[in-house]
Amino acid sequence: MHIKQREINKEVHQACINEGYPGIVSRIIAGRTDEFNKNIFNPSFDCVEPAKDMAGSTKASQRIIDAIQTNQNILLFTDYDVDGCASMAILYGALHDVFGVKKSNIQALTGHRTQDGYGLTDTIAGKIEKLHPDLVITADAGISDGSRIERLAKAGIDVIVTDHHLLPVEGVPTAAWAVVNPQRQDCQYDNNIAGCGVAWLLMTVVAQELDCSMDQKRVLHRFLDYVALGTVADLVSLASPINRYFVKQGLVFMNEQTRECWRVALNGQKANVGFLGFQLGPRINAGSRMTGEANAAIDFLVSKNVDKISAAYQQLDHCNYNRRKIEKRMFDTAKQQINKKDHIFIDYNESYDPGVQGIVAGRLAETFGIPAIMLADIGDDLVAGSGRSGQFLYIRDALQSFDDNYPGILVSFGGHRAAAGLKIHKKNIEILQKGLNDNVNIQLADQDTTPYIKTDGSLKGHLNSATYYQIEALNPFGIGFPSPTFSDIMTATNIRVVGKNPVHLSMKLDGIKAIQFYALDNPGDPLRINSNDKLEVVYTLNMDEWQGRKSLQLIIKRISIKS
Ligand SMILES: [Mn+2]
Repeated sequence: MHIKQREINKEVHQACINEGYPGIVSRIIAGRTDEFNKNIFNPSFDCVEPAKDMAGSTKASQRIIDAIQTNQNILLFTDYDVDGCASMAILYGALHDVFGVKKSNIQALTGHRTQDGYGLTDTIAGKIEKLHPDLVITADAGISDGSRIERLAKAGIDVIVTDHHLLPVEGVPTAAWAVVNPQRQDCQYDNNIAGCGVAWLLMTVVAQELDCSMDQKRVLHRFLDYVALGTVADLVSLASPINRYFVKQGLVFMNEQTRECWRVALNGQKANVGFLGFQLGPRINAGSRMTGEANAAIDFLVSKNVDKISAAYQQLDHCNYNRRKIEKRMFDTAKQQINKKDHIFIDYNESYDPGVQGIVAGRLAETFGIPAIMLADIGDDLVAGSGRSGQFLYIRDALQSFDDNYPGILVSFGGHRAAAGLKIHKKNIEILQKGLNDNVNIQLADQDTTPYIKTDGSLKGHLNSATYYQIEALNPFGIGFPSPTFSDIMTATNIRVVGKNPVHLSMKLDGIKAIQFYALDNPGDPLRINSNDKLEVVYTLNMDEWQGRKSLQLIIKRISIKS
């Protein structure tokens, strides 16, 4: 494992220094963005560009207002993942709680994760035709579903698409009444926003055009808790000032617990980015991963009945428990098959579950440092694959060149640099394994593919509480704006094994308290480091509180003897 220092944008660095920010803060910012923007430091509502600047939003809001004022039936269609469920909560809440649309005039529809698949598919279009609303509003989906939208339009159903996914080659769906998507070529709006953020922004345009009261606008503003959840879970960039504001403000609302669902989920904890990304997000996703349906997730988010919310949360928690078990079993089965000489790992097993294949592919890529695609049966002799790239491969490009070389083998595929999905017939798995491996070998041939870890460099001379608080003030950290890590050569003393399950290492590094969680695989394993060793350490800063006294602590991410 190499340690690389994050590259610094010199202009951003200088701009930060000129503004009077400390050196460490300037270095952290300049390692995360190529554009100086004061709003990164303290994101406020002022940094949210006016939502009506999003192309299509005025046309969309006029149609929604028409539907509201003439009691039309509105169907909300969203994706089944966290971003989609958060979008549903926002659209439903805005229409009912803020704009006063009767519940009987709103229908909520999400697809079945495996039976319908992603997007406004043919089966979904069929369901919508049967329900025959006057207006459909999509969120986090729809941009690639032009032909189904045309079908609905022909049946007399108007469709407003709101989405944040990349446009298909043929462009926006022309049969849609309006398309709100910051990825539109003619849209100047920040295109880092998640689907739920786009939906929320559109609702603010509606509120503006309806001349809503301050109270109504306040209720709408409080839906930023849902936006924060979807934004973090959808892994969009927190280097975007708008996303930073959404997440920061949404977490404040969540911690005020005015919505019952947060009280249930938090159960005494404090909401932060980690809670959304690693605890709540996976639970909300687990519902549809395990049952196909997003109902429990949406009940949990939208309901105002405490019993219903608790029951839904318990169901999600149970699904998440099962998801973890299945994931572990798949991971353990798959890792036996890995051949480290291969540049990509493609594995199929009849026992694999299409609901968790993406997560397992991600864990394999991370653990073994090679791209992985996990294939699972989805019926009709079809197999679905979910792939993750690791640090070096552009996985969608790899699938594209496979498709060029072996036309017709992939039934469908899509994705981006880091993650991709595909469908093939079961009989073609071997062709995929052989062909894709050859392609990837070519793509990666001249590259150094030794895994590396990126840090913000040395903190020598700045290892004190003041530095910790300067860094803390830069929250939220997450995707695109990673939590700062540092690397230094340090000397260890007072090394001790600690914990109820004694696998953690406590020590002092250059005299400062430090801890490495799960340093040992099993209690009693021999230590790999000794007192007074010169060590290369990758670490983050933490403030430890013990009996009311606070002291700086280093959390060790990686430690090795300096050779
Ligand atoms: Mn999304």
